[in-house]
Amino acid sequence: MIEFPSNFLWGAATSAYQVEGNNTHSDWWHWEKETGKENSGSACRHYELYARDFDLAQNLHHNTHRFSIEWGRIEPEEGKFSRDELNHYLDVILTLRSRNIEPMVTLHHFTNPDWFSTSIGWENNISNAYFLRYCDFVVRALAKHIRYWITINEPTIYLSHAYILGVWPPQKKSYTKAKAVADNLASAHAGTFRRIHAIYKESGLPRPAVGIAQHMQAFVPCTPAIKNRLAAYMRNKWYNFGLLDKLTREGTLDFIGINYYSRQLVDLKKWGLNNLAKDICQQNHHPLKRNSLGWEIYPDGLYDLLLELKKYRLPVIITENGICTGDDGLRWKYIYAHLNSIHRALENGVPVTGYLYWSLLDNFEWDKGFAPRFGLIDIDYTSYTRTVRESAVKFGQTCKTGILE
Ligand code: IFM
Repeated sequence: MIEFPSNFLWGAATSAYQVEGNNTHSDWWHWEKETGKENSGSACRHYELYARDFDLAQNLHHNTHRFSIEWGRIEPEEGKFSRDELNHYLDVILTLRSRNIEPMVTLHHFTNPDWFSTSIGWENNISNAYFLRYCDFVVRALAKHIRYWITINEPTIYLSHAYILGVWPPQKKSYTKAKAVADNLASAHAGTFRRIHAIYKESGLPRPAVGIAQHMQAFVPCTPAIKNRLAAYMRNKWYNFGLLDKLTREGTLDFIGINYYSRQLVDLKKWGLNNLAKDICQQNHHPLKRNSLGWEIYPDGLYDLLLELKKYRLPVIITENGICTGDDGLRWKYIYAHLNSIHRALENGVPVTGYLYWSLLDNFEWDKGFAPRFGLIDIDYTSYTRTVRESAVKFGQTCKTGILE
C-alpha cells in the first residue's frame, strides 16, 4: 500500500480546443479545413456540457481540474474582447468551485486566434505584447477565483511541431524561426508571470502559483556507445531542461508543471546537429508495451526526471500523464505504474504536489484526430454520451483516499 500526502492535488486535464467544439476563430479551425485533416467540429461538446462533465469528475473524487481558455474566443478580432466568452469561462470556474474542484487555468494550449497567426505569429518579436494584452484581460477578470495559472502548455512541442517538423500550423520548417519562437514564448511566459503577480498584488489578493507545463521525455541511449550517451545527454539538456534552467534562473516559476508520457531511444547515426537532435533507434530490441500511437510505456523515466527536477527546489505538479489505448486495463496499469514512480520520487525528497491525468475525456488529438482514446471517460461522438471507464473508477478511489492499493 502506498500513501500520498493529504493535501495532494488529484484530477485530470483538458484543453479548450480539444474538447469544447466549434472554436471557429482559432488558427487550427482554418488549418483543418485548408489541409483536409479530420475536423475538430463539435469535439466533445464540452462548451455546452461542462457542468455534466464536472459532475462526473466530482463523482470520481477529483479535487483539481486543469483546463485552458481559448484565446480565439476571448479575442476573436484583434483588439476586440468578448465579455460573453469571458463570462462563459467564469461560469466554468464557478461550476468547478461549487463541486469543490480547484480550477487550474492554462492561458495558451497550442492554438492562437486566426488573426494572430495570419498577421503576427510567434516568430515575430511583437507577439508577446499581444499575448500579454489578452492575458491581462483574462487575469484581471478571473483572478479572485484562481490560485493556479499555467502560462503556456508545452512550448517545446509547439515549436517543434509547428516550426521544425512543420506538421502543425503554421507548418514552417526553419531552425531560425523556431529559435525566435522559443525566445518569444519564453519572454511571453516571463511577462505573463510578472503581470499576474502584479495584478494580484494591486488587488490585494493572496499570492497565486504561476507555472508552465513543460513536456518531458526520457531520453535513453539505445546502446551504451559514447555517441548515444552524448546525444541522450544533449537532448535531455536542451529539450527537457533548457527552458526550465532559464525560467528558474529568472525566478519566473512558482511551480514546475510537467507533462510526461514516454521515452525516446537515442541512436546516433552520424555526427551532425540534426542527427544529435533527432536520430532514434528504429529497431525493436528493447520491446516495451506501447500506447495506440506507438509511444512506449516507461514509468521509470518519470522517476528519473523527477529526481533531476529536485535541484530547482520548487513544487512539481504532474500537469499531464496519460495513455491512449483501447485496452482500459492497460490504462489503469499505466496510471498505477506512474503513480508508483511519483511516490518513489516523493520518498526521495522531490516535492511533488499533484497528479493530473490526461485527459478527463476522450478528445481531439490534434493532427491525429479523434481515434486516440486518452480519456478516463469515453465519448460516443455520435450521441455525445459519456461513459465512465473502469480505470477512472480505480483512479477515483486513489483520488478519494490518497492511497494506491
Ligand atoms: O493531447 C495532448 C495535449 O494537448 C498536450 N500534451 C500531450 C497530449 C497527448 O498527446
